[in-house]
Amino acid sequence: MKIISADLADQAFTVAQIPSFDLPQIAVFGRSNVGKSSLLGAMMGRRKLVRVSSTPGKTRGIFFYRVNEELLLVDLPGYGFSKAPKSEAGKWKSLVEAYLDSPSGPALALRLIDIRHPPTRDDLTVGTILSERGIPFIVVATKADKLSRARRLEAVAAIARTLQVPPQRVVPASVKDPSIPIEAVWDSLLPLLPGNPEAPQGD
Ligand SMILES: Nc1nc2c(ncn2[C@@H]2O[C@H](COP(=O)(O)OP(=O)(O)OP(=O)(O)O)[C@@H](O)[C@H]2O)c(=O)[nH]1
Ligand SMILES: [Mg+2]
Repeated sequence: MKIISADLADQAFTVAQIPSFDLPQIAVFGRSNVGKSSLLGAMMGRRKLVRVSSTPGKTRGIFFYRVNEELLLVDLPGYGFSKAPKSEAGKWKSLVEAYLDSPSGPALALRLIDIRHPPTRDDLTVGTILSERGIPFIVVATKADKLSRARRLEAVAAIARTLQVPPQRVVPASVKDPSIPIEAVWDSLLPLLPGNPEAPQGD
């Protein structure tokens, strides 16, 4: 994906602030600190545009980044932050579910899983939230630079098993190791976008 332009189009901290767009949206799900904001910055080639947290749990709102006047990448707040109070989980659910059910909710989701750790119960819940709404997804195994090449393949296979998806749907990614190209994430998601001739047709 050649990035011609990328900018922060809007942000929402409350249900009332959730915007609506005519462009397809790709929403990024994952535990706090899994690398959502970093991945989006790398995918856009604009590290400074995206707020990356030094303290986990910092991305509290929903951030909408417009890419090439073609699509939006949507940075969601992280879930499952163990130090966050219980009320945070309720807030996450109401904001994110309102977004998913909004008139221009996401056409596609990226589910981020740290390549070093098995998916959590919350990671599995995301699968339910998406399938209830018929939102397709790909899985991105983040921080792949933390494992050797051989361990990476094992980890991808284990994540695929736990999430019950084919291993080809799990893309290893790193924002630190250029030998693991971020382009692979674009290559796997673009065919699933509506309007793409390669996208699966509904029946
Ligand atoms: N080694 C390595 N570190 C990474 C990678 N991606 C992100 N990180 C680090 O992981 C930490 C969290 O990254 P973020 O992008 O802020 O994670 P997030 O999922 O947006 O976190 P929240 O906004 O809190 O939900 C930061 O210290 C990043 O530098 C990666 O590919 N490799
Ligand atoms: Mg973030």
